[in-house]
Amino acid sequence: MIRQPMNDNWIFNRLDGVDSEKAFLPDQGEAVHLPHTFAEEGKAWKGIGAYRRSVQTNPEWKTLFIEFEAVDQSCRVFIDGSEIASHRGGYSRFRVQVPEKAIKNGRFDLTVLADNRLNEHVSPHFGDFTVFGGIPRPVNLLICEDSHFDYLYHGTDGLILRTEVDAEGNGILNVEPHTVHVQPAKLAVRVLDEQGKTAAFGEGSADEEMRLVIPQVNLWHGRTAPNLYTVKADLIAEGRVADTAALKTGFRSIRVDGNGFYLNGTHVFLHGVARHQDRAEVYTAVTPQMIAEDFDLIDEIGANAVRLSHYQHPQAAYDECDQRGILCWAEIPMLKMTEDAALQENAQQQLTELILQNIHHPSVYCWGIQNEIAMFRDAPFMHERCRELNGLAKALDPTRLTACANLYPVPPESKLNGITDIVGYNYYFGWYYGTFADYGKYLDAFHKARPQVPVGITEYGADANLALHSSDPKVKDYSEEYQALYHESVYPYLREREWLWGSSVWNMFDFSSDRRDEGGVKGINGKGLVSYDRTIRKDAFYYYKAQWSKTPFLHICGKRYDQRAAETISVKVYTNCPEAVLTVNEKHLGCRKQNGNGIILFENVPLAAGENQVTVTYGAYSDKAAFIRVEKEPESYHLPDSGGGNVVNWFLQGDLKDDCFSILDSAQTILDSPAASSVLKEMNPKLYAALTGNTGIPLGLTLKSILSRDTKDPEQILRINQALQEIQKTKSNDGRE
Ligand code: GCB
Repeated sequence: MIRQPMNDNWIFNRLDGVDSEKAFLPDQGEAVHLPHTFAEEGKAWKGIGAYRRSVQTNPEWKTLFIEFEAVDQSCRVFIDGSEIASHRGGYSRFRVQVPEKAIKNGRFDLTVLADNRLNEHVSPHFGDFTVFGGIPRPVNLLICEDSHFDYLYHGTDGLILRTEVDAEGNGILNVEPHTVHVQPAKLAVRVLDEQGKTAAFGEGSADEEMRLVIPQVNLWHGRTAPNLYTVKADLIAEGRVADTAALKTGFRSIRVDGNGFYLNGTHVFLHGVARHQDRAEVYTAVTPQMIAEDFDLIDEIGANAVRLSHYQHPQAAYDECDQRGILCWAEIPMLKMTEDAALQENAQQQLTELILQNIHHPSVYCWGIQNEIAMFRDAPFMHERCRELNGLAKALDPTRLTACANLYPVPPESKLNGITDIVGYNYYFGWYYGTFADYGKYLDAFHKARPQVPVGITEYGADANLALHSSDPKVKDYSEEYQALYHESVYPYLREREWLWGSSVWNMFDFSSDRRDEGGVKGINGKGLVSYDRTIRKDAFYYYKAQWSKTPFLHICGKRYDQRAAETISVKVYTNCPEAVLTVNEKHLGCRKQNGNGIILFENVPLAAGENQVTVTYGAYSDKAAFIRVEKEPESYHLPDSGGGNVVNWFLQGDLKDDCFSILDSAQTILDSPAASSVLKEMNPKLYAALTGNTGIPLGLTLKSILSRDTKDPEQILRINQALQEIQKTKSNDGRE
């Protein structure tokens, strides 16, 4: 097969309706180069976009496919005006076959209608990230002989590789070929090690599975030894090699139990970050070079795991994980599960594509089947559907783990926690609700209730706007300092619980979410440790670098908070060095040791009028900052008080009776209790009617977050909370299954 890129010379038009003629008009529209999204002047656009180009063929070509790495979100493909294929799901690879007539003509017109309008039958149709639309990944022509690998087999290369390690340390490779050929054909498979030496070889029928053994295989062992092998398969038909497929793979064992995660038998705490694919200016149309840059940052911070959320990422991302030894959680975009049968069918299709297209990647440790579906309700039909998805994943890939990520109010006993091999919780205590100490409380309660269920934290984080600063950071002030304080305070609760399989910061990078307008920024979720354009590492980035990286460094926090109206300040340093010496304006102010938490705090550091040069050093390592003493800190450091949310958040800090209801309970929990729901009915009848009237409000959200959107009156929110706090929870009214 010859792969020929087809990213140039496209004409793009935004259509007014599905069958608009504009789609097929010659040469009118915007000239674009792929990858490309619908985004216009920094804003997402929803609709149908038509991409059109002419394709030259050689009439001698036998078989021709068009390969789409992804089209966002649904698409229809036309050749010379006739529809030849369609695809639903914006993140997986698919291919279409070009009819013989079009090949013989020497050229054809190709039109792709991409559609990113809300579609209840295609996931995601809800989520905290922008569906940008377009053709955000490359398009190629695949030129093949009559006999070839089956490139239509769920978007794979027709070569499904499953690897295992036996008790003697031999690698077992199972090769499942999918081929198209007229006469009997053979398959010759060679496994090459990293030096290019043959580690195993086998020949067999092109229609049968083959099992190869690699004696004493070099294990893929995470960051310390990401050993890979190349599997090269020749399809031999009519006495010659008609097609070749080559994939990299690796051999490792993974296992998990109530005490954590094991890679090749060694206990590993998966300390990592989550990643969304998009970035400033290009949005989802990221190149392999940009993906490599993202992974350079993930490498620098020292993460050993990444959650590639909330959909299938480009192949380059899984390749980076393989090569760098970063264990990877892969998932489908199932964020809102409804009873719609077509939606479930689509989830099955996306899960099949995710698994079969990525099964050879040794870095992938699990297939995620859902994220926070209980935000809407935790209903029996969901358990049934999750079981179906779990069963499908197990049938396609019996050796991989399956996984789900749950919203915090999902109780340990929920059936959602008994379906997949591992469970993750998305906890935002100390940000959307609760206090830092709740991490310990909730995790311990889960472990006590279900000690056998492997549990980890799939998300935790806080937003930071790089323009906002405070020396007394508070929840929801969106300051860089609160984000840093949040992570310093939360991570120890996670890390000290060795029985967790791991944790994943939400998020490594700021990302686009068109539904958001908060913290002084529109359209961005600011929980990243790195800015949307990847140029700024926030202070919290260095907190984790101090925990995870072995490369010595020192980082002075608050560099963007450089104007200070104080005689003395605290200088906080994140470092993995054992100690640091502080110098201010060339005056040596002493040496401090760190106590293993990656933080050194120099308190009461005097500031002279004007600019102060601050340096910290440890041997050859150092960092510098300048702080300017001013009369008054700039107003721009603080959000104008929005009145509602902040007041309520500050009031609630640490002040709640746990055994009573509060606005931090989910709406579902409140509705399930006759006493609590009658408080709501009386105090806010309109909202009560909306919540009980099946209006689609996510009932898994806390009452606080729903109330904060519904009313700008913080007093009323606090009054409802006071009334709820008078109602004791009992076993029968705490809303659990
Ligand atoms: C979550 C979601 C994620 C959001 C995140 C947030 O629980 O899974 O998609 O982006 O919270 O920032 O609120």
